Amino acid sequence: MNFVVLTIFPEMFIPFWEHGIIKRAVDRSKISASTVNIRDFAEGRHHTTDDRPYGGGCGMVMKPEPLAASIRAVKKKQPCSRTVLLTPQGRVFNQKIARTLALSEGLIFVCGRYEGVDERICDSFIDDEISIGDYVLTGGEVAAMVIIDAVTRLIPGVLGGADSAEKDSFSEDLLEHAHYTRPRTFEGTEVPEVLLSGNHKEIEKWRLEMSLIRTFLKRPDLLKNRPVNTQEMEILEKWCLDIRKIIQARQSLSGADSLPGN
Ligand code: 4FV
Repeated sequence: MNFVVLTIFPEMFIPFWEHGIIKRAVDRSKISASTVNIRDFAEGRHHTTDDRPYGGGCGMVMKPEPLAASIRAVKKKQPCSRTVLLTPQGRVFNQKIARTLALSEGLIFVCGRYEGVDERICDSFIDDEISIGDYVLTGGEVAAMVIIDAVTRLIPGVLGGADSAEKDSFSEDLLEHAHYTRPRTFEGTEVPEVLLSGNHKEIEKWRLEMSLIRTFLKRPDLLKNRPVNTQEMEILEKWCLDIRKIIQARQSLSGADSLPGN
C-alpha cells in the first residue's frame, strides 16, 4: 500500500510516520508513505495556494491550479492510486470503509485548509470524499492521519502475531470485550475468574457475551440491522430468561398478578 499526502503542512506528518505501528509498517515495507507540498506547485513569488471566495464571504479557498498540478504529478507516478479528499461533505469513515480502502493499491490524500478547496477540483480530480465525523477541522491533515492509521493496521503482516485485527471492535460490528492484565487484584478489584480458568471455550463465550452486552448498552444502533448467529442468539435468549426471572421475582414481591403483555 502506498500513501501520498498532498498538504501545505508536510512537516505535520514527520512524527506520524516515525512512531509505533506506522513506523514499523514503513520499516517492514508493508506501506510506503510520503508527503507532497502543494505550495511547491503554486505560481508566483509567494507560491500562493489560496484566494478570496467568489461571491464574497469570510475565509479563503484553496486555488485549483496548485492542487490540480500536484495531483497530476503524483498520479503520473501512481496511476492506480485513488484520490481521497478529506471533507465534511464526504461519506463518514468507519471500519467497513477502512477494510475496503485497505484493498487499494495506493491512496492519495488531498488535505484542504481554510474554507476548503475550489469545487472544480472535487468535480474532476477526486475519486472519493471521506469525512471522519460531523464537525469542522482546521485542515484535512489530522483526518488523513486517522484514515492512514486505521487502514495501515488492516494490511496483512502489519499487526504482528500477538495483535491481530480479526478481534477488533467492529470486526463483528460489536464493541470489544473488556481487557485485563496483571496484577490479578488491583485496588481490591479482581480479574473475572473465567479469564484465569484456562478454559478457552468458556473464555471465548464470556468475551462474546461481554461484547454483546457492551454493544447493547453503549451502541445499540450497531445491533439494529446486524444478523445474530446461533451462539449470540443463545446468549440473548439466556438474557431474556434472566430478565424474565427478575421481573417475576419483583412481581411476586409486589404481589402484582401477571407479566405485562402476557
Ligand atoms: C474534515 C472532516 C474537515 C473543512 C475545511 C478542513 C475541514 C478545511 N475533513 N473530515 N470533518 N475538514 O472538517 O474530514 O479545509
